[in-house]
Amino acid sequence: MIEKIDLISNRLKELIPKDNNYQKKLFEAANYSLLSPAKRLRPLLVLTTLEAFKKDIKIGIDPALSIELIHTYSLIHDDLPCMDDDDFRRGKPSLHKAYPEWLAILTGDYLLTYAFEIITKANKITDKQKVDLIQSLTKYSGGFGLIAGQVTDLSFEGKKIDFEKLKFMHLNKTAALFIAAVEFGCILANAEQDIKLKFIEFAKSFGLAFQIFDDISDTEDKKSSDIKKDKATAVTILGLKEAKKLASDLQEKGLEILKKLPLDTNDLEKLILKIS
Ligand code: GRG
Repeated sequence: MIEKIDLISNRLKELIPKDNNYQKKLFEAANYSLLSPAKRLRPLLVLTTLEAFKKDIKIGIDPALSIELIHTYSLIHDDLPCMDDDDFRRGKPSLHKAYPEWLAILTGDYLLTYAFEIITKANKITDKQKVDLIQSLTKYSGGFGLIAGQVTDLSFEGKKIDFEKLKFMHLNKTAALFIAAVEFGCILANAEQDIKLKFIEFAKSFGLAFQIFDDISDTEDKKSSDIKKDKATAVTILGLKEAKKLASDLQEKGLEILKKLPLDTNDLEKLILKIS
């Protein structure tokens, strides 16, 4: 795992142009958010999936980082006063607190755009793989993925919602980028369709479990802005005990899917166990 984390951290430092032109503040702001301490779960999931097929993980590094760029843009925009209005992110003041709000919006836009450019320029992968990666990323970050999740999250605020609606929101807001990550690994490994579908099921369980564990720790630490904003979570809908059971069941389901795959899933097992 350390080898993959090092690969991610080192390449991330090289990604944003060292430019001294009039827009240098944009690149400074992008690095402020991107290089702050973070778990890097999504790029790790791309590389770990690829590794399960015994492929060279280096071919996946730039595609893997494109998902981290989309994730970082979504955090920057989510923190804005018009959305979740959070003052801190990744252990530091949110981007709009450290820089003007307009620059935070534009930095998010830049990371979103740059993510796709990086895929087009990736080395050692075919044009067909690039098109497939771009198609996957547009799907999971767009109006039937991450953005759908954010729209429902903001429109449900202050409302009583049932578990079905919560699941829709979490599958899109949180699980979608984890699904993109395993799909990236499968595309890069030229995996068969039936194996890819099993990975997608695994990522749904991974993403939902991750979000529910996050809700549980927020409730136990009483620190979340979701609690302050009267947002529904698995804990408010199901209660703490049921939410804990559901998160562990989903984690168990993910492990079961991995065990049935004809691949070396050792590090994937470690990754899903890490989220609890
Ligand atoms: C603005 C389109 C748009 C979407 C925003 C990411 C997001 C959607 C909202 C952030 C708030 C939130 C609770 C999202 C759920 C997923 C989650 C827990 C994100 C944080 O991911 P981590 O823990 O963060 O992987 P690091 O900083 O480690 O990368």
